[in-house]
Amino acid sequence: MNQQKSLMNLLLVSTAAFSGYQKGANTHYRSQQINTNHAYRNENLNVPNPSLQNNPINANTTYSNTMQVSSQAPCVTSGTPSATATAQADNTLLPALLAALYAADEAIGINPEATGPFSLPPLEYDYNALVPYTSEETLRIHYNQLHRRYVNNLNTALACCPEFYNYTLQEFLLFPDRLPSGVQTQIVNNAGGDYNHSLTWKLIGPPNNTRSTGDFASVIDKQFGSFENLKSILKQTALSVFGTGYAWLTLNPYGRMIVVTTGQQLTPIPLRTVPLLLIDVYEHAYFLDYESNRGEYVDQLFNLVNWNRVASRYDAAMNIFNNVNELG
Ligand code: MN3
Repeated sequence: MNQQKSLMNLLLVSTAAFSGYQKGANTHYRSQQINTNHAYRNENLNVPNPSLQNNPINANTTYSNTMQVSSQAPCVTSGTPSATATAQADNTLLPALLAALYAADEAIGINPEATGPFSLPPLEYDYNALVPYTSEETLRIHYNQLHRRYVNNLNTALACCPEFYNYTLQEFLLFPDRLPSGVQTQIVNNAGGDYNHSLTWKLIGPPNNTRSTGDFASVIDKQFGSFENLKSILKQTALSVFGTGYAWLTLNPYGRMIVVTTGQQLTPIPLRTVPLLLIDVYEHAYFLDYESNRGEYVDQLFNLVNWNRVASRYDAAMNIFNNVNELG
């Protein structure tokens, strides 16, 4: 009974914390969240969650699970793999994780309540806005052809199963097992392609001199040594991706930032982390401008990263996670 009560509190807190991000009279967002929580209640909420009672920074000391990495899974390259493994095993984190994913997106101007059929989100700058670090031609092809193709292919795949038109991108990526096996791969790959590029366009922009600030900056210093060291880790991780994929800076529900890689259009959401920043290492992102010099591309891409928005994602997600952790 106590356990039920505390789980109910967790749901209420994560929903209430999230509701601060809602706008005006839009109740769809809230009902979406509540419906999703219903799903969690049916599937997952019988798992005791003592780790949430610990200080986030010390939480990894309680972890004993072994990281399970399949060939399709994201790869942890920096941070605390055991923490990630525990987050994966701990299904009581799911409501807070989903709320944090939505809050982080909303904090940078992405509409997190979008459901199918999906549309290409508007680009908030001109195709030549990233010059000289990314050419007009690269951005035009990347956004207007490739991103658009992911959106169109996702809608094509969804046409077979309209019962999933009330799912958000984040739900497809967090709950792929709910999808019919015949279209699961197509939906997950293209939902990932849409999600990843929507994030990218918001997290880069015209050349700027932003760097990490505030709480986000001090946590980076604590967890990675320095801002410059974080960038170095991200670059080395981007260079380590074999073939196509991404390097990511992510945040887990215990407040720990982790650098991971994914292949193709997969995301680190199945690792139970919130993406904060991503580096697209598909050659389509840089080949016209840098040929095969991925390292130079990553170095120059840092001139375009809007670190204020990365920090906004961190702050929004931590606001949700802190509310949950305080319950303990
Ligand atoms: Mn791309």
